[in-house]
Amino acid sequence: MKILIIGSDGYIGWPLGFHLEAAGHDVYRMDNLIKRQHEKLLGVRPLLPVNLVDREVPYSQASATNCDYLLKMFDVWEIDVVVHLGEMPSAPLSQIDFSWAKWTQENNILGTLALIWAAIGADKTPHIVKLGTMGEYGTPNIPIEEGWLNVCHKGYNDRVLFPKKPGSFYHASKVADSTNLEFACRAYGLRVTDLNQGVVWGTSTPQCPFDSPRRTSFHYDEVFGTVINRFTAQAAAGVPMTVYGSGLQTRGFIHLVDSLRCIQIACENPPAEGEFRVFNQLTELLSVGQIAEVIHSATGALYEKIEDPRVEDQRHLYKVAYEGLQLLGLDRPQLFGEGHAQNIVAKLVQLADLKSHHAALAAPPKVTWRKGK
Ligand code: USQ
Repeated sequence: MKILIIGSDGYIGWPLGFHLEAAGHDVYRMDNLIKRQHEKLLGVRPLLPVNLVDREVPYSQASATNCDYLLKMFDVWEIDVVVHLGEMPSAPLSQIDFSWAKWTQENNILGTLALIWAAIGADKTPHIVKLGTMGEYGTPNIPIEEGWLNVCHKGYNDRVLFPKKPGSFYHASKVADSTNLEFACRAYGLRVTDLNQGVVWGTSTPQCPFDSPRRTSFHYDEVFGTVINRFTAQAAAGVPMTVYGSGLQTRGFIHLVDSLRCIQIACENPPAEGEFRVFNQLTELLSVGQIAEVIHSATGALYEKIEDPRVEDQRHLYKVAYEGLQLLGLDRPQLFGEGHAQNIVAKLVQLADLKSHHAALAAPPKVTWRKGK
């Protein structure tokens, strides 16, 4: 298939291109490199230097919000599937102030809207594979279904999108994306797969090993570093892992390689015309405290509970359905709870100049969700 990756410069998008090529697909890449500018603005950098897109693969530097350009390239390249990763990925970034919240929502919601209209106008309508997030649902104290909720009243039946309770302006932007995409499927017959992904972790994929210059961008900072990556980097540097609040907050997790496999499965098994298909893309449930305990037991690294800078439920039900991708072939996922901590921490110690990152790793979080702080 001819697959366009929007957001090909990111933590997932970069290795995804090589993963899909290894699976025999023709890959086209697009990225406006905005995240690199944001890294400079915020004064954060990946643990090891990355050179990503400018090195070896051609890519287009268009913005995902440029609908006319997208439409033109869908037709020129005869795109079968477009994987949309070109969104601002950070909850904390969206909570800094009005301008970051505005930028997040404009970029994400308008980018997806541009994609929708480009798909509507294309000669061959591409299947849209969109990276959503488990954070769209939040942590409601009811079991979370896989995207949809069946409802009935006095003999009338229907199916509505599962209720959403996002935990940041970033997560809320993805709720808006899902709403717009689902409507576009009903109205214009688009085919969309919305992947509600959990928190991704991991350093390497077979095509992009961490000890090679083709590595992906591994962040540990409070803005772009997801919790397992952040904790393993803190453990490697010998600074206490920062467990926010009670540590009882529970999330869905998935290894980077399994994330790529899920996206491949979605691309290769398109939904029907007019179908808005949702998968909950995760492979295990862990609480933040459990993660810290796993790393502590494996490496002896210490953790401390600090005041939670976020407004999030500290104790909640987290019962999630995530069978869809398994039914399509996702088997034998890599589970963090099954012995990865020691290897990752050892690899980070061996490869990274941890001294130069020590202050950043030890710094308390600065972004807070709370009024007046
Ligand atoms: N956390 C800590 N200590 C830290 C960092 C995080 O306890 O030093 C906690 C947070 O309070 C939260 C949990 O770890 O309860 C997850 O935080 P995270 O920063 O790893 O993940 P999150 O902000 O939710 O966002 C990440 C990705 C985002 C994706 C989302 C999936 O950045 O793109 O949408 O994971 S999910 O969490 O399921 O919404």
